[in-house]
Amino acid sequence: MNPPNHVYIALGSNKGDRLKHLQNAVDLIFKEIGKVTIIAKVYNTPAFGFEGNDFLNTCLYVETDFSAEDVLNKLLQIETKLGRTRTTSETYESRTIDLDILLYNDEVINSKHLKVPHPELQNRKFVLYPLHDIASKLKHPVLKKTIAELSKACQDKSDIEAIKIWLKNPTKQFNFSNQNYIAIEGNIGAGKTSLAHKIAHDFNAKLILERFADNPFLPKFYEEPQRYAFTLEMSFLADRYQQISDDLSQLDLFKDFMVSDYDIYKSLIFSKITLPEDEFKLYRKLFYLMYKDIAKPDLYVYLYQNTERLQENIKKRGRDYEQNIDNDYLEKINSGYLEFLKNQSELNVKIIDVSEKDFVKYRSDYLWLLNEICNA
Ligand code: PH2
Ligand code: MG
Ligand code: MG
Repeated sequence: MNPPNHVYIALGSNKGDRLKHLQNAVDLIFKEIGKVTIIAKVYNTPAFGFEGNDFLNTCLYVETDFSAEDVLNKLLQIETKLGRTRTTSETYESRTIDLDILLYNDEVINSKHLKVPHPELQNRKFVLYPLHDIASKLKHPVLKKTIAELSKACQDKSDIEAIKIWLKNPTKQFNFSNQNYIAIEGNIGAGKTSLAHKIAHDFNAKLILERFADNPFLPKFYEEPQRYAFTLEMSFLADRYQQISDDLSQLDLFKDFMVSDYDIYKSLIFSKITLPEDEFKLYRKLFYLMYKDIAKPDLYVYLYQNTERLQENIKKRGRDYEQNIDNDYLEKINSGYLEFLKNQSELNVKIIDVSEKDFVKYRSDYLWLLNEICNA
């Protein structure tokens, strides 16, 4: 997964219910652009450069997968949605909302419609004060000075003041605080790992990933299933057992909860399909010995994806040894999971049908999925 881009966005309003416009803008930026990581204080500021009502100004730090041009276009759409109208006048006018990109990574952009860093940033207290709240040590990529240094040197004498009301961070609508440990499950290619990555990043969780890439028996198994099934299942079980017991016992003080891209029970689901009856019985004995003293997830999420889309995802990620998995095998695994889940009364299970969704590609699908996990 590509690391996200860092973008600082200035918000301003001096018309209508100013605070409400700012909050609506934050909500829409979260919905359409990316994770709102930090929100500065809100400042009351006199109109700068023209006669007009006072503004409320603030600034956000946002992490986004979109390019600077795409962010700009989305900001323009949000402005329009929030009632911004533009005339052809050359001078500044009062507006319900103004959204400007201040900085985008440490890029310098000089196109017709987009100048980054914002060319007036260093001259305006209504930009520098909120930006200073959240990024005082950040270096301006052209002026090579920190925001703290630029604030100090700024000649703008406007009288600006923080108001005592804070904007709400829309991320807070998703509440993971009841859970210490969430397991994401699903068939091969359902998107377990992508989702676990995104949740860990967006909600400050410790990420526990299956280490199948290191399993030397996996490629051998796909070549010669009968010969390597038992060895493969045993090695997966040993590894999962060790990892889960290690990770769950090591409390990470700086993380809020844990999220994994598997649950250890998958060992039994897979082995029932891959092992002959007698070997499975032996395996099951060993499995339960280990399973009984391992912590169970507080929430078990099963991502249901149809076989056709699973195959597409498997092709897309292109692991050699997975390319010949047949539909029949995937269907058996899915039935194995559903059979297991049907009989779980102890476990808090959420089965979520993602067959019509693409939460890696579309932020709206990702937010829908978070809502299914947290609130539905
Ligand atoms: N935006 C402007 C011009 N003047 N003055 C204040 N106080 N706040 C603003 O956001 C602002 C301004 C152009 O975008
Ligand atoms: Mg502006
Ligand atoms: Mg603007």
